[in-house]
Amino acid sequence: MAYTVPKLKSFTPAALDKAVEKLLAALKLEAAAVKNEADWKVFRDRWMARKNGVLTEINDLWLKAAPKESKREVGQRVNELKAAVTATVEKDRTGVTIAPAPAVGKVGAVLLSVSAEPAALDITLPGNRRPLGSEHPVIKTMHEIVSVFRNLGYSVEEGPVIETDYYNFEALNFPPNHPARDTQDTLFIARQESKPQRDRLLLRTHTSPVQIRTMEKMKPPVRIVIPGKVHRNDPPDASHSPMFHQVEGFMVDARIAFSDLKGVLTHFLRQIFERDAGVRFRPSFFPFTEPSAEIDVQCVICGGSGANKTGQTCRVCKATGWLEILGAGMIDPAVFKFVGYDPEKVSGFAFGMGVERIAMLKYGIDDIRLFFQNDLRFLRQFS
Ligand code: 2U9
Repeated sequence: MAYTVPKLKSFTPAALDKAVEKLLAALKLEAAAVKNEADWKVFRDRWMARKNGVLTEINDLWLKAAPKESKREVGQRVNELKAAVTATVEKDRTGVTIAPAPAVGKVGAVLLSVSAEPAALDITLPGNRRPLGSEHPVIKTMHEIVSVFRNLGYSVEEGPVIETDYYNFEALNFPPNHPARDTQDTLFIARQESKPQRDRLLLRTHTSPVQIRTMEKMKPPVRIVIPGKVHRNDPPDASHSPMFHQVEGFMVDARIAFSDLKGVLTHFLRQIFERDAGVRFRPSFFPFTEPSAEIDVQCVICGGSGANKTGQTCRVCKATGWLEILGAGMIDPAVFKFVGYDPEKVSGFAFGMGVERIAMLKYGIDDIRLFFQNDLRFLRQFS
């Protein structure tokens, strides 16, 4: 006979135990009889319908009817029963409705027929793979470069990729008609002709503007390293990309000398190429440094001999035995004036390097475009 909620004659704990026990036994029995979705809906309504459902009835017949002194005890039992009924009904929804799938040729295939629209679920199929990514070789190299300087006490600064002419050129002592300011070399943001030249926006061609921005906000002594993306108006080929990465850095303090520059950058080159290679400094020119130098390391491929083991010329250093890696110099006093540093009191050096070039030498890559084609066969080699 179907279970009906009885009126309680006694509300003692023992009487409540008995009533609860009978109700739970009925719940279990009826849950076990549910075979399909139609059964489940009837089952759910019988126990949970607001009007005349079993839960509503125990509320009315047990809780509301309980004398004042038993209300607390009965309330607790009713709450427990509500939780038990709800859990059983929910569980039945997923538990009873799994039936064997029609033959689809897959062992163990099952059909979930709970909803009105049956959905085929083959639990033998492999799950969705979510492979872990890994650092891009350029970013990995950039981190390695930065960490050599961090170990020397340098802090890291970053800045905007879209810059003004002032920060990219003027404050760096570039004369007004310097060829780098030409659209042939620099990518300018369109339609800014109405602005004064110094406010015109462009894609920064080096990370040097961040050096200016940093000097504007920090007083010496400063040791800073600046990694970031830069753009130049270069058509792509094996050694040029219109977008590439640089790391620049600088140190300013009282009595910083060219010997400090030599010591720091020689240490850097030996750390980054993991060998005690020869290093040479050649005179050069940059608008923002004076004196300036280009810095070479002995070829990481041929060891400086200019030839490989079989006597053929080394293609990487073009038989010179040297690889140009860094530009550097003592910061020009004219630049200090733009940022409010007193060139009578402080001096400093600055340096810059292209990250892709270093990554190409470290990993033996002969075409810069490979870094940006997103070919997983290439990128997976660095994971
Ligand atoms: C300030 C003062 C001085 C940064 C420097 C270079 C030399 C340099 C190039 C190397 C290869 C860029 O990626 S690359 O094309 N960089 O040769 N950069 S000194 O000197 C500065 C910068 C900012 C205020």
